[in-house]
Amino acid sequence: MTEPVTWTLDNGIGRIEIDNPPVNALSNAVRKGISDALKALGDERSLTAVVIACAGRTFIAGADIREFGKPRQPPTLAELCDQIERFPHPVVAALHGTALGGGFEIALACHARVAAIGTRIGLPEVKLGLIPGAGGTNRLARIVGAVEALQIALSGDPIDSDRAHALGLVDKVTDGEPVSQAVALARALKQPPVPTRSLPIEGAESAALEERIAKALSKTAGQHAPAAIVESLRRAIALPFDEAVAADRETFADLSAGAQSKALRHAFFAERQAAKFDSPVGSGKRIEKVAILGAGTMGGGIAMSFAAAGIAVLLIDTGTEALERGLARIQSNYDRSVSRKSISADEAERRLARIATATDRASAADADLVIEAVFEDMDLKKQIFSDLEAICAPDCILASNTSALDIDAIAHVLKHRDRFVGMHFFSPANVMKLCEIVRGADTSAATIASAITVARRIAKIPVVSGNCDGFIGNRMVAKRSAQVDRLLQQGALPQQVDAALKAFGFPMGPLAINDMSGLDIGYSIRKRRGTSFPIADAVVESGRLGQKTGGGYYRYEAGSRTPIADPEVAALIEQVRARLGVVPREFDEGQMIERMIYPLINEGAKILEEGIAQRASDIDVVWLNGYGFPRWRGGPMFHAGTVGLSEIAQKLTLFAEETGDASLMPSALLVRLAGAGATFDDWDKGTLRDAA
Ligand code: 3H9
Repeated sequence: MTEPVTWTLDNGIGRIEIDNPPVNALSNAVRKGISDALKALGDERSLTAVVIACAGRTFIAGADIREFGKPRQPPTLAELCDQIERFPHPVVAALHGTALGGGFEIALACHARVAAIGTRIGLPEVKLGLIPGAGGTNRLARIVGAVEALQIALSGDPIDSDRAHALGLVDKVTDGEPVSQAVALARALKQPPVPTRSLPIEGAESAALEERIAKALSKTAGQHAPAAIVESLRRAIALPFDEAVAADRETFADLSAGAQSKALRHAFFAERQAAKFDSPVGSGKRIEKVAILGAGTMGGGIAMSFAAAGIAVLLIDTGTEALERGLARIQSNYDRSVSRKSISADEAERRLARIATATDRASAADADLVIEAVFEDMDLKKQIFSDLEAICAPDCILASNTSALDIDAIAHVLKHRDRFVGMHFFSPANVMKLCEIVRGADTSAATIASAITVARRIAKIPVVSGNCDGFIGNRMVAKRSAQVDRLLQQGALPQQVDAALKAFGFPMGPLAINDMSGLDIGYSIRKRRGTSFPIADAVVESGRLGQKTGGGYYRYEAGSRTPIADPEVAALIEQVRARLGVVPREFDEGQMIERMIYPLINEGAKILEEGIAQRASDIDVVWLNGYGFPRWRGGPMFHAGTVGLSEIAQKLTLFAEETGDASLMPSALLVRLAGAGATFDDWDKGTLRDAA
């Protein structure tokens, strides 16, 4: 095996190169390699300075997440950073790609930094439930000040090379490769170099800092890492450097052994795993030309996602009026982004220019991919796809964005069904990351692979789902909705139900969400299917359709989206309870959470059992990216493992007995895993499946 770290000495400049694909993560071997290289170079009499650089696509992207929880070999990253900072000659980092987490901490310990244009730099530890564990926050605050350091460490989002330069984090940005510039800078630096730890922290006592801290903590209640980052910064300000970093290391160890970080690491790997489709075909057909049918909110949002990724799209609708409305909506979305400074006015213009329009389906003739996003009408969709089959090239991929219809029934009109697939985007499609790739009975592996690849190209997180009612996400939501209605029937109020799920970590409660999307949609689906949710039905039948009518489960003041508890709704609920002969009871928050979350875990188990989802972790990805499940709980299936499957199975049996609803009985898979003392993660690893 080749060494992941090598060094050379040329004309007084030592060059340390890390080559540890795919992302040059700081494994035990890499840390030791850098440390040994520094020691060896330090013994060279001709040495005047050192450059640390990486081979491949990126500078060090952080600690090796796969090694967390495994024994660590010396040196620790904090020791290595000290060794760099105390090195008697200047050490310069040559950055390209990404310098993240521990990689950025190494760069901060260097005496100067050169970055290739486009390099992204940051401390994403918070996204893994961690704090920078090797003095990152401390050194960062000494370069950019306390307020900016807090912002960078708490958001976890990378900043680009230009911003890093403006903040004084990188000394030079270069549009070529960064190593030669780093060598030039290394030669010019003073000897002995000034260590970052000796710089003062600006803004340490400022009111702006306290304001930022209060704001950030109020938004991240229940999460351990953000609070720990704030504490780390306070220690950086109050304590001697070594003491503060030693405390950071302890906090890092505690957090990485904790449930929240494990859940977040699970989410990180689950998202990458979800894009892997078990098939011998490669990444599928290269998609260059895309047409979208339907310029409504969904079609427009999908078009914006392609435009953002630099891919031109043709937006097709039947009339110029519909297209104008669609374009106006897109334009106003861009205007909002520009006013929020999330994109520049030039960028908005470039994106808009990538969206062309047409009024006839025949314009889709040379497309490689057509995505249909018209309203949910089976006959209309069938008509569209049979037209498209005649219009488009035989290898054009035909996708439907349906969320509610049977994709095999749509495919039925096609002669070549292998190229037909569901691509279920979530609203607003320009923002939401999830895309369920729905595999019909005849969809080919190559078509699935192409859909996954194109979804990734437009920065979506694809998850493959089998074809069933509601696919993965909405099928599970339906189970939760039934229990929400039952809780209301049995004694809870809308604001209590919503507060329980918000306390669990969802950004919004399910009833406030329903008010936002409109209650008539679910109502008409229930009517079509002949099912009933007594409270939900009564709310709609009283004329309350949600925010659009000024009231649903809540009331809304004119022009406001803030839900306000409404005694009229409480009275309406009372009437339904009386009609059903229910004597209301009280539920505490924990009971409500269990009643809403366990049935959806149970449905997830059935989805796995039926092979609708490839992995339990895929189900988690759906819930994390499409439904607001708190990321720090890892998703419903991971959360089930934290609670214990036998506890969940027992509670579900109890709920089924109490309510007389046999559909709440634990699924066969849940019972089997619970009996084996296993988790869904064990199922994903395949060991239990093989034994079945
Ligand atoms: C840290 O640094 C703690 C320190 O403060 C203190 C320590 C004491 N480790 O995302 P991609 C794998 S915490 C191990 O598809 P991209 C990834 O799983 C760390 N593996 O590529 C995938 O594997 P596979 C702070 C990692 O180009 C492959 O690399 N750092 C790591 O879309 C390609 O990844 C972070 O949180 C890792 N650190 O994006 C950065 N990173 O092919 C996390 C990636 O088997 N990483 N892999 O599926 C990222 O954000 C993105 O991977 C990156 C590249 C932007 C770098």
